[in-house]
Amino acid sequence: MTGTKTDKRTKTVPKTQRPSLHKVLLVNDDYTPRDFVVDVLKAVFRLSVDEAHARMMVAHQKGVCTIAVYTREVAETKATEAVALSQQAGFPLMFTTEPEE
Ligand code: TYC
Repeated sequence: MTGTKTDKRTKTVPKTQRPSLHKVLLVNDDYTPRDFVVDVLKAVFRLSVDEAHARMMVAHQKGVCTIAVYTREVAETKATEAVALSQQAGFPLMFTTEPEE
């Protein structure tokens, strides 16, 4: 046998793009009742009453609390839904989103 066989097949390196994740943040204010915050967290983010209460207290005491992490579109939809519920009820409760590091 002569020569060396070289494998000319090219390897395809898959470039898997992970969707960028975004946090939903709950922002404290002086007007929204605590029970209403808990209700919104349960309804929109599917938190248990205990978890919702704990997150509400963190926002109340520290000014802000991360509620959940989703793909950007889901995070924005949930934040918009939560703010809409609050506005409908006449409260200034605010949720924001930001990219996760
Ligand atoms: N600070 C509000 C109050 O004392 C309750 C509250 C908690 C509002 C968390 C918003 O993100 C919030 N009634």
